[in-house]
This record gives sequence, C-alpha cells and structure tokens, in this order.
Amino acid sequence: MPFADMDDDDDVDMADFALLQACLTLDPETAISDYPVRCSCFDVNKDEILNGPDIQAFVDCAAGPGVVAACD
Ligand SMILES: [Ca+2]
Ligand SMILES: [Ca+2]
Repeated sequence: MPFADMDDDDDVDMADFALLQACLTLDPETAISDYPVRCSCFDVNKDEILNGPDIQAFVDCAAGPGVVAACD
C-alpha cells in the first residue's frame, strides 16, 4: 500500500492530501510520535517532523482519484 494512501482506496489524491494537511496543521511543538498514529506515515524521511521532503514525496506519489498509486 502506498505510504500516502491514508484513506485506503489505493490511490493518492486530494482526499489523502486533506489528511496530510490535517497532520501539517497540528501544533508544531507536538512530537510526531504524539500525533494521530497515521500522521507518522507521512514522515517519509523519518526525521520526526513533517517537512519539505515529506511533502515532496507525497507530491511525487500523488496521481489522482481512481489512479492506482505507483509508489510504496
Ligand atoms: Ca487514497
Ligand atoms: Ca520528515
């Protein structure tokens, strides 16, 4: 399953982006380990914060609604 497919429908689209955005707007003082559990899946480079490389990885993975994502 693609790391960015947060709603488990095999694509990476705006619905998944909405969940990334929700994670991005959490209190920046909060450690990612304290985020809702799936937010940590967006931390692709595992540096414990959601930042530019993670967002770029999402963008690279996103294809659109109904398109099976090609990343993992
Ligand atoms: Ca999805
Ligand atoms: Ca990160």
